[in-house]
This record gives sequence, C-alpha cells and structure tokens, in this order.
Amino acid sequence: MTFLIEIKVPDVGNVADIDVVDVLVKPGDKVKLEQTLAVLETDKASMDLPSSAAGTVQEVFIKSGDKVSEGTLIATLLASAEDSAAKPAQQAVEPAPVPVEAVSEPVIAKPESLPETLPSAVSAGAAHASPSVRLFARELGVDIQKITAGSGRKGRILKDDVKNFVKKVMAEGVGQAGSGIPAMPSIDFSQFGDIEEQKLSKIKRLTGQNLSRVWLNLPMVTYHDEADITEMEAFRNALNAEKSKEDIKITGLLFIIKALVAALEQFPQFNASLSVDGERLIFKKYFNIGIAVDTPNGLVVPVLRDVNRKGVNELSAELAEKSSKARLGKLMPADMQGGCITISSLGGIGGTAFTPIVNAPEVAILGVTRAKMQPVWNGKEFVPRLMLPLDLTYDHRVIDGAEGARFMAAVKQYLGDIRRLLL
Ligand code: CAO
Repeated sequence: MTFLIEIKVPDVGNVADIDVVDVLVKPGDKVKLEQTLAVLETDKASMDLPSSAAGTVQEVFIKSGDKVSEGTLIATLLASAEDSAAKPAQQAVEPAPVPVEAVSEPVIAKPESLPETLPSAVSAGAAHASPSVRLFARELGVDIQKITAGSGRKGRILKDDVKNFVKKVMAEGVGQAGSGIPAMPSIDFSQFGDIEEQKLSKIKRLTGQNLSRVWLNLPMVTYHDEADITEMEAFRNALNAEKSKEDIKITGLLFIIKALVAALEQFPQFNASLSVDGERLIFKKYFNIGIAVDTPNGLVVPVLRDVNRKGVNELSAELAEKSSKARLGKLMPADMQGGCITISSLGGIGGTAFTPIVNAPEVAILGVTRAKMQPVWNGKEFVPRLMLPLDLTYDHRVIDGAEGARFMAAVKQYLGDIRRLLL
C-alpha cells in the first residue's frame, strides 16, 4: 500500500515571497526522512527544507527562481507502508525549516558590494557544479555560467574556482574602475611556523561582507559619554530582590532599551533611514530595537518590537527568549527584521569604550561597556557614583555632531533618573 504525501512550506514567520534557490530533488528520486528537498533564501537567512517523510518523489511543484510562502506546495511523495515516516494521503506535512545559518539584520549578502563588473545574474543552467557550490556562487553574486573551466573531475566547478573567479573580477574591477582600494596581499604564513586553517561560519562571512560595506559607505562618528546609573542600579537590585529564583533577572540593559526609545521619541531623526539615493529621510513611527547577541557562530541581531508599548518585565522575558534562540541558532528571519536602532552591549564582559559600527540602514548604534564606581565631584566633595560608559556611533550624513551630543544627553538623563521615562 502506498500513500501520497504533500510537502508544503511551513510557518516561516510571516515572511512571504521567499526565493527558491535550489531544488535538490526530481520525480523518481528516493528521499530519506529529513533529506533536504530545496534550499530557500530570504535576504536574512538561508534555510534547508527537509522532507518530513521518506518516499519517492512523484511530482515537484517548484523550480529555482520561484517565490514561495507558507503553505506553497513543494512536492508530493509516494511512500510505502515500509517507509517509516509515511503519512496518510492528502495530509499536509509541514516540516520545520532548518535555518542553515540565520544571519543578523546587518548581514545581508547582496552582490552590490562587489564591483559592477561582477556578473550578478545567477542561473542554474548547464554549469557542472554541486548545489552547495551553486549556493556559494549565488551568495557572492557570481553567475556560475561565466566560470568556463572547473578544476574538478570532468571540469566540475569547485568552490575554489568560484573564489578564484571572484578574486580575478575584483582585481580587474580595482584596476578598471580605480576604486583605489588595493587588495590585501596573500601571505603563506606556514613559512613562519605551524598553522591551521579553519573555515569561517556563514554568519561570520556574511557579517564581514556587510561590515565592510557599511564601513565603506557610511561616514561614521562615535561619541562617548557616561551616564550616572547609581539610582537606576539601586532600583534594579530592589526589583531583583523581590523576584524568586525562577524569575528572569532584570538586567541594566532593559532600562537602557527603554531610555533609548524615549530618546528616539524625542529625536525622530535617529528613528529613520536614508533612502538609497541619499535624497530623502524615511521616518519610522514604530520603535523596534535590535540587540547584538554574541553566539558561538558569530554575531546576530534579534529585534525587540514595539518597545515603547512594553514594560521592563515583558521586555526581560522577550530578551531572554530571543537571546537564547539566537545562541541555539533558532532565530527565524522575521526575528531579525525591522530594527530601528541597535544596542551592542559588552558590559557583561568589560571595557571602557569602543566604536560600534552602525547597523545600516539604521542611522545609529549605541555601544555599552562596563559600569564602574567612580569618584564624582558634586561641587563640594567627591562622591562614589556608578558610571556607565556609552558610545553612540551615527551616520554623519543624517546626524550632525550637536544632534548626536543632544541625543546622548537625553539617554543619559533618562538613565540618570528613570522616573523621567514616565513623563
Ligand atoms: N556594566 C556592568 N555589569 C553589566 C553590564 C554593564 N554595562 N551589562 C551587563 N552586566 C552584568 C549583568 O548585570 C549580569 O550580571 P549578573 O551575572 O551578576 O547578573 C552580567 O553582566 C551578564 O549580563 P548579560 O550579558 O547576560 O545580560 P545583558 O542583559 O546585559 O546582555 C546580551 C544580554 C544578549 C546583550 C549579552 O548577553 C550579549 O550577547 N552581549 C554581547 C553583544 C556583542 O557581542 N556585541 C558586540 C557586537 S560588535 O559591535
């Protein structure tokens, strides 16, 4: 006895029109449980679509280049009774997509960071290459058809061929377009001693591309200051003392989030993005805060939504949930979209100051390092005060120096007297 099983796109967190970048099966293929049927990609993440059953592919309803959304039919499988995970006919099977590596808001791998001479159109035609090499080529914006000779068996195109192609085009681009940025020299470090090579995670690679792009496109200024959080800390400790052991602790970051939103409400130009042509400023009427989270695979930035409408306890639970999902690699693209400004807090680790890079298209980022007791002169004497170092990096095309200083003064004022957040 055989069953017909429909495989559909599962709930992917309100993201519609997801690109199908690869279809890895065709009618007649035998697939195992959890085998990847297709690779989907949004501008934030790439995900494998696993099969929730074993069986033989009867029909495939999507092709590379299609756009799919939740519920789109991917394929039908014919499964026999022996196929252990087979499901009854017509039952919609919705496997959870497996984020290959979810990437943070700033990590948008788009080909525009490469010179225009790099062909950006990607087609999956006749080139002889594996799906992973095709995916790699697409991430770099390389049209695999342009790689004429692969160095693998029977001319198969390998990752190194894609890399060499990009290097060649980049070198030509520098020479032709005169961008003036000389390539880094390639050095054989083994001539100086033992070495070991380790591949960067996808998050690190994409973060690197995006950071370079932001670094080259945005004229950034970082402004440093300190907020007196002595009273805020006393209140925080009192709140935590009321909590039971099972409750989530309130960290200072939550008050920083609230203070930042209050300052955004006061200075709307910080809650804005510059249009790509640099001619218009797009003001946002919502208040979503990105929080940089350090994970074993690299940096990701989950977004807390509508922070202006939420209290510290609610935000605390949400931050705990999102940062734990981030560390487990379980964030969906929707969790990382729509940020207005980002906080990068290294306070749990240490530091006195740093210069965070703006998470464009946002126009500013707030860096936080470790609060420290300091003697502060009050006009009569030195008194011990808990001082929190803050670093505000902003896009100078949008924010003037004086505006940056006023914005920071507002954040400091809210943190110095959190009762002001009620006004
Ligand atoms: N000053 C002093 N102590 C601080 C502090 C600060 N500015 N910030 C946090 N702490 C303390 C907390 O109170 C907590 O103390 P206890 O263990 O005694 O309770 C401890 O440090 C650890 O805090 P935390 O880091 O777990 O919690 P958080 O809410 O402050 O931060 C998160 C959450 C997700 C932002 C953080 O865990 C993280 O990942 N930070 C790294 C972000 C990063 O990598 N940024 C760099 C990006 S590059 O631009």
